[in-house]
Amino acid sequence: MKTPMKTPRILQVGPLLPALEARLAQTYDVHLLHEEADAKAFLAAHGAGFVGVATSARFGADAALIAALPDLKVISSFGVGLDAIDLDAARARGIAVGYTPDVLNDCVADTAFALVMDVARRFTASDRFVRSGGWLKGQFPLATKVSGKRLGILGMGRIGRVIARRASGFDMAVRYHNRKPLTDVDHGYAATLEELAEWSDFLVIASAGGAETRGLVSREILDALGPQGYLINISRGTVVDEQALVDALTSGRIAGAGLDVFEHEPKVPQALLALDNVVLLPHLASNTHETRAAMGKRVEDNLAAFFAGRPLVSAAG
Ligand code: 8YV
Repeated sequence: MKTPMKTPRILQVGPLLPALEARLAQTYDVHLLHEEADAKAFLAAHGAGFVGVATSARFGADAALIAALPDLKVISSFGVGLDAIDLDAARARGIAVGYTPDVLNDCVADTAFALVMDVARRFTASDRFVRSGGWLKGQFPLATKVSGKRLGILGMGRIGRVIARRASGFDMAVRYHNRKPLTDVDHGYAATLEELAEWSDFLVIASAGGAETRGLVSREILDALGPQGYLINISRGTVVDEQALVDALTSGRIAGAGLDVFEHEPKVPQALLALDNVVLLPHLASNTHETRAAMGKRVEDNLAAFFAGRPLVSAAG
């Protein structure tokens, strides 16, 4: 008689989509780290035996967590961002890392475009105007046209390319900046971010987060974007020097900003809350039923592939 396979032990490090949590719990022996009063003490006493980690772009898996799990073989993360996962620590131990790229491209690009439209045409500002009775007293001020303008993309990756497609529907000229020009992209390449910012009416940040891109959008870049330029960020708050952004917005050195991400989420700089030329979203770019379901399925599929001895559907690195 064959010995039944032991159900793999998975450590879940933070809350996930409820439907995903339920399905993981049906398939694996899941333990919820976030329900432990003292996570560090739990890991020190019971870290051995977990072969998998289920996490998200938000909760990640840092070097300390990976070190506390001596039997860890696979990490499956809900999200495309890998900045909160210590990939070097995982690589050094031969731990497979799965994530959920592609399935969220549409919704993140849609959100980037909604921010472009909103910050220029001032739709949410005008909604506040109607709700507060402003319309009864007068007309809402004129806004800025979007169609036909120049859209610069920092990070022409999977999401950047979809944003460029959205822009073509608005007859916009598109240029981009990456570390290197891409051979399969027809849009113009700006050799430096400063050159791109200078050219752009809208500068959209679609690059990855992490150490390599930290603070890339500096005071100098914001000054190159200039008083008629808008900054859109759907990537990571860390890519922008947030204090420089607050200064540029409050002193009118850029026209406005549409932000889905911030450096210290869920904290948003107090100064931004008082400004009418910024649109502030609570990191919701991928938050639709359809996209979240697809991301949850990819988290499961990556784990299933690993435990079946197959390559992950989406492996990082
Ligand atoms: C996350 C994100 O899914 O995918 C990413 O990298 O930032 C979001 O889509 C969300 O923050 C949950 O961790």
